[in-house]
Amino acid sequence: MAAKAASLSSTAPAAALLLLLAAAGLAGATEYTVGDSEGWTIGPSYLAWSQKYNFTAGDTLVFNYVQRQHDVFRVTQDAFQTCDPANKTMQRWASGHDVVELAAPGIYYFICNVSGHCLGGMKFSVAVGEPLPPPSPPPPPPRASLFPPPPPVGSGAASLTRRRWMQALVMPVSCLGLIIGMLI
Ligand SMILES: *[C@@H]1O[C@H](CO)[C@@H](O)[C@H](O)[C@H]1NC(C)=O
Ligand SMILES: *[C@@H]1O[C@H](CO)[C@@H](O)[C@H](O)[C@H]1NC(C)=O
Ligand SMILES: *[C@@H]1O[C@H](CO)[C@@H](O)[C@H](O)[C@H]1NC(C)=O
Ligand SMILES: [Cu+2]
Repeated sequence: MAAKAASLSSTAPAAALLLLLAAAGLAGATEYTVGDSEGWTIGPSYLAWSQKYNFTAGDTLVFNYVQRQHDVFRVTQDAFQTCDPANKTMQRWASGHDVVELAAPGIYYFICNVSGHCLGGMKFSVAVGEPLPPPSPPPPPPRASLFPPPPPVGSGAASLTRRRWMQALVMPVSCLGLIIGMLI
């Protein structure tokens, strides 16, 4: 009895962990290339580009451009509107291949700070939403592995009744093990 409960309480957390991993995999972060194949440059409409997708927390933006011809500043809404990032820059990048994580929900404002580029259209904002829940709950783990049938303990009418008693006792203990497993 005690051995059975112990083995169950070690199976339950493993099953719970698998469910969590499956959920994380389904929620899947997406990588978006700013401007798609045109990249981050003068010309494309980044307003139009930013409205093509729905962004969720955990997604990433990739800015591709020729290093030193452009840069990437994450700025406040005010700096976004005026194109003047002085003292209103949260982060900046200049590698030519900048990977920017949209870590938390909120509105993100990006501009290029090379002279005249922001006013020339190198600016966009994205509204980042909460990550979506997985589309459908993952299937329950197979019962067979969680609740192995009790080993046969002989035969005949007497042992059949005993087996029923065993099952009646094992089920609540198993559930308790599962609940404790979920809590720790
Ligand atoms: C973005 O979300 C809106 C509102 O939920 C929806 O109408 C639209 O189809 C979505 N667009 C994309 C590209 O998923
Ligand atoms: C930015 O901050 C510095 C130091 O705090 C200040 O001297 C400067 O005037 C500020 N610039 C703008 C445009 O607000
Ligand atoms: C942003 O661009 C302006 C105008 O070219 C420049 O004066 C300023 O130094 C730039 N800011 C940073 C942090 O590079
Ligand atoms: Cu630029």
